[in-house]
Amino acid sequence: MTDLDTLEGDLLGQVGSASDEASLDAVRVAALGKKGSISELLKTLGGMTPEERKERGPLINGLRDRVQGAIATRREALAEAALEARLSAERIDITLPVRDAPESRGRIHPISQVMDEITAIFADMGFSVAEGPDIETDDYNFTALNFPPGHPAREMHDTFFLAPDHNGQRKVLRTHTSPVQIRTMRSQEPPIRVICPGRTYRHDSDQTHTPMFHQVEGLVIDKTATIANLKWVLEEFCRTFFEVDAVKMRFRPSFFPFTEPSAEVDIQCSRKGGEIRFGEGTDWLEILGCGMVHPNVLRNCGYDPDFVQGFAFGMGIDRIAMLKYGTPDLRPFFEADVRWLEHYGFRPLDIPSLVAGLTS
Ligand code: 2U9
Repeated sequence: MTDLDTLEGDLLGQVGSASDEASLDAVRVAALGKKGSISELLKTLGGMTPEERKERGPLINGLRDRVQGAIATRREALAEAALEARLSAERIDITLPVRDAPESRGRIHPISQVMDEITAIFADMGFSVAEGPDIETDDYNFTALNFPPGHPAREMHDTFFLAPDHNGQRKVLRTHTSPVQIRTMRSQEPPIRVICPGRTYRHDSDQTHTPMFHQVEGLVIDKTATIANLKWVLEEFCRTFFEVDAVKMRFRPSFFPFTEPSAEVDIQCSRKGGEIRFGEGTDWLEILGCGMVHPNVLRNCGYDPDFVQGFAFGMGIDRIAMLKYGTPDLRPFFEADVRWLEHYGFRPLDIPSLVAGLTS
């Protein structure tokens, strides 16, 4: 065996065992690089006699060509194997269920859903929405609403008082959203048709009461806003909200400082089998309060009760959300338990509207 045969065997062995492109390149440089073993052999051709060159030239060039060819073949094989490995590592299992996008994974809280439903119904009747601060002055929360100073009705509301400020004024966490209507009346001219949804606070906590709860109140002020209009608005609301063709309502006389006359309103329902159904049956369920705005309240907002009058109503959102969606307990509404929300929550893109259906 010649020295060239030995070198060739050696180099082809190294090419064959190169396991990646980098080690293959190292073999190439060691053989064919500037100072590589084959390059050194080629350099010796210049110092040979023509006869020697004639004999050794083809042998060395042949060796170079075969080694170059082996390197190219090995490189191709390594590239193919690398691609194969990548493809199998990055394989996608198309049988796996597609993960929901974040915007469809989230859920709308039933209270937000009910607020949106209520807003859609009243917007359809021409009401706009007004909001106001949660921290109110005694005037907006009580005095303007015809609660005289020291009147026991102020205690009825189990008010949360803030510490007195530098003027000795004690602000309150609003006990109802009525201050928003006062702000609306003091800043706008009649006619007014407005609903005021929002958070309200009372020092009360048991199975059916939470210290923070949600209310929506409505107010209509016009030259000729009557009890008949009030009854129609409330009937229309209940029929649409509870998604029934007709619902009987019962108006029971009541008392609120800010309305005269005042009434509490029950709707017809059936409670057979522990399940509550609206628009049928012989049972009654209280759902809201209402009345004609008291003349003193109109005066407190700069209106003349001889020229304008109005009606108002109020209801607890948490309670009607429980009734409509059959949640048995009020407390989970405020517990932020994601499993509860996944069960009772609403899909974010199912926006309630009277055209598409409130709860499509
Ligand atoms: C103005 C004038 C009148 C709002 C009204 C009620 C009757 C009422 C309760 C229902 C259950 C509150 O959540 S609840 O405890 N509300 O019964 N609210 S009339 O009357 C107003 C409001 C503002 C200027």
